[in-house]
This record gives sequence, structure tokens and C-alpha cells, in this order.
Amino acid sequence: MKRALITGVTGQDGMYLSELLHGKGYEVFGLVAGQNNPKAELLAKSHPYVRIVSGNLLDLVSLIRAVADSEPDEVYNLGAVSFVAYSWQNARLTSDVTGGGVLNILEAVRFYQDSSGKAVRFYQASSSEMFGKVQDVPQRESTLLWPRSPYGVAKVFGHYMTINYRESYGMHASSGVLFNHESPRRGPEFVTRKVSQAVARITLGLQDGIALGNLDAKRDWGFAGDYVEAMWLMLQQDEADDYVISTGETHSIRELLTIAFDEVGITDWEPLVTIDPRFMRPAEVDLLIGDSTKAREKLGWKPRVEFDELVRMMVRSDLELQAAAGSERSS
Ligand code: GDR
Repeated sequence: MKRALITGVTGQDGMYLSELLHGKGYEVFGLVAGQNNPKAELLAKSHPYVRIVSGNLLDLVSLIRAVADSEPDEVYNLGAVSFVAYSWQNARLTSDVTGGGVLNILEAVRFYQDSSGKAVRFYQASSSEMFGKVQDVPQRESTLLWPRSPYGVAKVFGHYMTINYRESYGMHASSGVLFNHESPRRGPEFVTRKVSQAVARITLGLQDGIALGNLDAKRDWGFAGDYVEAMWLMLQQDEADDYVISTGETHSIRELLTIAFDEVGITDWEPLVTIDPRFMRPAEVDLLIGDSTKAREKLGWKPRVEFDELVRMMVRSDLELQAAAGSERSS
């Protein structure tokens, strides 16, 4: 039975990846930070097979212990401060966790490999945010990185550190440059879920409208369930490498709104949306569209869920959740 340790296990991707690995017969360990963390309690209920290990990406000693205790064949580093907008207000913390945390977990894995003699395969969750002010359209593995947020800068550090550990120590360390990936489990601070939740609440009469920032930004959005499969595939290759994971399609926030409102029969959504400068970013990433040819050819990976289907799935899920919460409120 293979063993995997996942950091960021309580997040959207951590949950999908746990399910995938559990389905493949892995023993899954999940690193959880903090004392009495409410997310750990929720995970224990929803994913009882995940063995929770205490540790923090900021604390190298805790990581050395977590890796030694879980004796992993594979380590997936998904843990990060992941909300781009938040990273301007918390630039130091973002740099330490999202950037420095990668170095810590790489060191913990290296230490474990050296002391146990067991080879460990490592996955780093890199991000399309690293492309920032894009230097190629579409963006691929060779595209020059030009991050536009403290979050993007921290991810670049983690990305190159992963490559450096591969080249310096021969570690099987791969970096997945994942473009935006969403699902009904997405946190409500991200724009897709913010919209799907608002559309559901507007439909049920619980909210009047939605305040957003830049409606013209374009993203390459895929389904998180498809993307965790690419993570696993990367670690099954003989050679570690870096891969762009994307759909190859780009859509604006306006298109997202059009589909989300269409799902509930609203075609004229403009009166329901206000532009609020609070949601504008000091520097924006205007256009992301990825070229995942390498992953398609070498990993045999391809996305299954289309953008239209993804948005509708999220709206339907939020309608159910909001309706259930409503009946709880009235009973
Ligand atoms: P992103 O995702 O920054 O691309 O990073 P997010 O959904 O936050 O923003 C996407 C785009 O939507 C615009 N936008 C708004 N965004 C938010 N959150 N809220 C708003 O009200 C709003 N209005 C407009 C943004 O300006 C932006 O252009 C995500 C994260 O998951 C990262 O961790 C990950 O690395 C990348 O995707 C790939």
C-alpha cells in the first residue's frame, strides 16, 4: 500500500486528491496546522480515512516529524496562503508560507530520504499566477515568469526551489503549473464561487445583488477534480518534470456572470452587479490561457469538464446548499 502526505489537505484540492488517492488504495496522511482547527474536524467527518498529522509549513521541525511519522512514498505540497487579493495585505505571511513553506517541506523530505534511505516523490502546487503580466499567449512551461502579486512572487520562489532540489539533489520533485481550477468546494472568496453563491442567494430572495471588481479579467478555468489527477500522474512518471495544466480556453468574469445567471433564467444581469473598488487589485493579471500540450502528450492527461458545465454545476450546488440552509433557518 502506497502512502501519501498532503499539505493543504483541508482545501478544495486536498479533498479531491485525498479521494483520488484513497480510491487508488493509498494510505492518506493530511497535514493540518493549528490548535483545534475547525477545518480538521470537518475533514475528519467528510474524509474519515485521512490520517491527520499536526504540523505547520512555517515550522521545519514539525514537518520533519510529520514526514517521519507518515513515511510517505509521495508528498503533495498544496498548502499555501492562496488568496491573491489577501497577499497584498499580508505580503510577509504569504511569502513565508507560500514561498518559504516550500523550502521547509523540501528540506524535511530531503532529511527523511537521507536518514531512512527511502525515495520520496514530491509535488509542488505551482500556479498560473506566476505568469502575471504574460509574456506569451498562450502560456507554456517555457514562458518567462512575471508575477504581479506577493502571492505570485512567493509561488515563483517555490517553483524554482522545487526545480533546484531536483537539479541539486536528484530529488523526484515535480511542479504543476495549474491554471485556475474550481468546483462546488471552492472557497467563497474566489470569484467563481462568490458568483455562484450570490446567484443562488439572489434567486432565493436572500440577497439583492453582487459587488465585484474587474469584470474584464480573463481566466483559464477548469474543474479541480480533473486537475488533481494531473498531480498524481506527474508523480507516476519515471522522470520528475514541470507541467502546465489548463483547459486552453479563456473566459472573462462577464462570461462567467452570463452563464451563472442564465442557469437560473436571468438574462439581464447587469442591474444586479455593482463595481466596487474594494475588489480591484493593485496590479491585475489581465489574461491567462494555458497550453497544456506537454501534459496531454506525456501524461495522457486532459480536462473533462467544460467551463459552461462547471459554472452551472456550481450554481446548482449553491442553490441546494442555500435552500437547505433556508429550511433549517425556518424550522
Ligand atoms: P485568482 O482567482 O486571483 O486568479 O487566483 P480569483 O477567483 O480570486 O480571481 C480571478 C479574477 O477575478 C477578478 N475579480 C474578482 N476576484 C475575486 N476574488 N473577487 C471579486 O469580487 C472579483 N471581481 C473580479 C480578479 O481581479 C481576478 O482577475 C486563483 C487562486 O486560487 C490562486 O491560489 C491560484 O494560484 C490561481 O487561481 C491559479
